[in-house]
Amino acid sequence: MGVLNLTPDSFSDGGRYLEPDPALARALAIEAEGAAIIDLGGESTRPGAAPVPLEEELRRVLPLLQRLRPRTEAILSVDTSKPELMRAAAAAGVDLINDVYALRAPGALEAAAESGCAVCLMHMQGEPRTMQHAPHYDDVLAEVCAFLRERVEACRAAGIADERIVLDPGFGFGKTLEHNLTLLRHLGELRIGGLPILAGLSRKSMIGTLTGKLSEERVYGSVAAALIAAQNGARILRVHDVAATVDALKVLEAVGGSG
Ligand code: YH5
Repeated sequence: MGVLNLTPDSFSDGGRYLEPDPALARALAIEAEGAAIIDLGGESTRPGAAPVPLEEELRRVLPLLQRLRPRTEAILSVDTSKPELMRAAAAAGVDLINDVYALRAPGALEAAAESGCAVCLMHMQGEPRTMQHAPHYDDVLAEVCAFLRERVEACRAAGIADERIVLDPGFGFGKTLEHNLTLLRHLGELRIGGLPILAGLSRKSMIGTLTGKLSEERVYGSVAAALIAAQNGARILRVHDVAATVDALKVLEAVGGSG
């Protein structure tokens, strides 16, 4: 899954894809580099970020989605928590709703269910504005697992079949470096009913902390983290550096280590 940020304040590529033509070109480049999924995001969810008004998020995502849909066979994903955008994106042909709030916003579960789209349910402790202030868990693995189980049950009750569900531990979302490392180490144990796991580690603070590098310079660390996630059972990797990650995965696959 290649990331396309349509926000002015994204940590790694903020403001680069606000104009329609560069955004479309980048989306097609993500596909050409070997991504199966393109994730379009109009709301910044990095630590400390403020919420984006609905109109603004619609304006950032929908026009691109409408131009992109007829030009690609890639799976298109929309990174949103807002039911209105879920509905509009589904009407524009999006395939996957990637929600860092795991469909907890009022109306989101119903909108996702009715869309017919697949959904990615992500764990987050707290909310983006404050989530990194003092993350705490007694047992991070058990608590993330329990949360995801509860959200899977909510999806099933709303009529979303297991075939449509992807799970995500939410690296960096209300987690210290140690919490993230524990989750990465034990990623395979998060399996709930055999549902596929998505891992998003690309360029995040944990990579910065481990390597001492700024966001743009976190490619090697991110590729290493993606490879470990794949080895530990992740089926989808959310990354900024698609070409580099695809090469690394080819090597892993040849050795037979990608599960
Ligand atoms: C994710 O893990 N993450 S947006 C901070 C950074 C760099 C990157 C400090 N959406 C995920 O990518 N969706 C985001 O540097 C996501 N899983 C899913 N499913 C945050 C992000 C980032 C934040």
